[in-house]
Amino acid sequence: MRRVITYGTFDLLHYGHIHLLRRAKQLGDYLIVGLSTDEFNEMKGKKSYFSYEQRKLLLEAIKYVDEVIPEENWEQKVRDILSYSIDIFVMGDDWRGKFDFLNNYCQVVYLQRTVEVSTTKIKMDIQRDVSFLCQE
Ligand code: C2G
Repeated sequence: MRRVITYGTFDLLHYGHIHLLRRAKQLGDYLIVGLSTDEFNEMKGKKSYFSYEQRKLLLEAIKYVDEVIPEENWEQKVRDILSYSIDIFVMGDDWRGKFDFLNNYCQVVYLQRTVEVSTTKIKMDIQRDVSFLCQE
């Protein structure tokens, strides 16, 4: 049983997230997602639209995801890898190099990010469309 872990905020869940989770699951048999708590998001300088509980509900509905745990700080990854017997740590390649130190504990894989979509772009596109409608 090859166990995979990845981390993120996963706000306004979109196909870029799903593409990442599908490929992460393909690397093993069991996928754990470390989901950023609302408090940790503040530390990351992010304010998610959906709360932790709402984002957790969405992730748990995804067939590729086997377990969701809270991501509360930057330092917990080594502890998680050891306590969950992780074989592979996966992140999108916007993080390339940032987690290479985890190679001491498990395989580290950076997967290509889906470039054309992001939570920020979704918010900006909707904001632009709404302001355009308001001008008419
Ligand atoms: N992602 C992707 N393609 C996108 C958007 C996101 O592949 N268009 C990937 C990211 O590379 C990341 C995961 O989906 O691996 C989650 O992305 P975010 O929710 O933006 O997570 P982030 O803010 O990068 O937090 O400790 C790690 C951090 O919690 C990662």
